[in-house]
Amino acid sequence: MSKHQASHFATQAIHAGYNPIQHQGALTPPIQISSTYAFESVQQGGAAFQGDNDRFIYARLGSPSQHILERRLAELEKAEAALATASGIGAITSAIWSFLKPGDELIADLSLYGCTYSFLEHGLKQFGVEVTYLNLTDASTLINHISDKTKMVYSETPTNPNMRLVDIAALAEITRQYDCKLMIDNTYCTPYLQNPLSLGADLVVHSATKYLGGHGDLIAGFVAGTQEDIDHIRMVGLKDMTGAVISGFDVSLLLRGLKTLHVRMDRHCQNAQQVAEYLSTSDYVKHIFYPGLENCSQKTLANKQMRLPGGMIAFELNASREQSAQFVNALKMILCAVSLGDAETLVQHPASMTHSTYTEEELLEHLISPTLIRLSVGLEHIGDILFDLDQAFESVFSADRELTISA
Ligand code: 7XF
Repeated sequence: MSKHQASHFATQAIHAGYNPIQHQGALTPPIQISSTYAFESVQQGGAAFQGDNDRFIYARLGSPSQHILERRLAELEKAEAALATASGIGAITSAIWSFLKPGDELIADLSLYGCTYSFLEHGLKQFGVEVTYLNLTDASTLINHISDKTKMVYSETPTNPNMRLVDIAALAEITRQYDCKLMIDNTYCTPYLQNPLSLGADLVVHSATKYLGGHGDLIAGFVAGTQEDIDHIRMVGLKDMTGAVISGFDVSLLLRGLKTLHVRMDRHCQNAQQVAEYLSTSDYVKHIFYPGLENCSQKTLANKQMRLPGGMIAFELNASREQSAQFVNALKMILCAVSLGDAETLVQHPASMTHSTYTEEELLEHLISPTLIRLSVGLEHIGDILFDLDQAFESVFSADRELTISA
């Protein structure tokens, strides 16, 4: 560990796990592209394979710069250890494959990122793992269902795309009575806003593609937990099953992104709060899902487990599915794109895009309204974001009003 033992998030995001003085003064760790690592002898190589020394062996198991990144991520997530991966899905699948076997049950919340759902539904189930979806926003549903065969409970909070929150501490209190791991996808919050492990979760996963990278120029993920669990995921789920190894270049981009995470998140949250308040005054908006709003039904829970309400907003218009899509198309500065957590404000229509693999029935079952719009509020000037939303409402709904009048 470096001489910087500071405990503040901002300082850790910049310093944890690395002291330039021990690396010839280089402020930035190198981009490591070596696929293999040389030994002085067979004996030394053999000892490394037995885990008897700290040497690197082969890049599928890690590299020196990746190790720095993992130390930093572990510090930020208040974990013993972390494992960086090639994508968020790489982290999720490596972790799940490591702990579940045929006959086990995984319980997931009703609302999940589309490809996580596809993995559970079209991947994991095919290999004999039972998958059950429950409304985990009410922890009592878990009490009523969990049994000895439940080996994992999985949830995002807030959920993608509809911003539901689960009470991490309440779920942990239940799973801890069983031989069952609670795994939380903390992508929407980042470790700056929420630390699931401190609330009792066993594992936390992230898509680092989002706020952690922060600039829309990398795909990566990570999982954090106890040293024992992370070693197991590295040596089983990652090494032998998914092979979802992060590239040296992405390690470097991610270390760079992390240095400004706290500054960017403060501004994302500040802008999102203003956008949510603006939307709540609009006649065209039916529901807004943002935990920073006073009338949000989950505000108390948000205050309990999140430091700030985040940069993501979901809302439904007083309109048809077609008009919701028209509204997205009418935005000019705000870009129609999936992904989130970038400097650019991004908007998307989940039923047509991130969750388009769901049938109409599945959308209903998983509480994703076909008219829902998802906004990842960026770092542009707030006046320009609000202006764009305003002109899009005008262009869709004033045309509609004229149509109604002339009809
Ligand atoms: O493998 P990825 O780095 O893309 O991360 C997968 C993932 C995991 N958890 C959450 C909560 C996510 O949102 C994602 C990726 N979501 C993007 C989105 O919702 O726009 C992916 C674009 S299809």
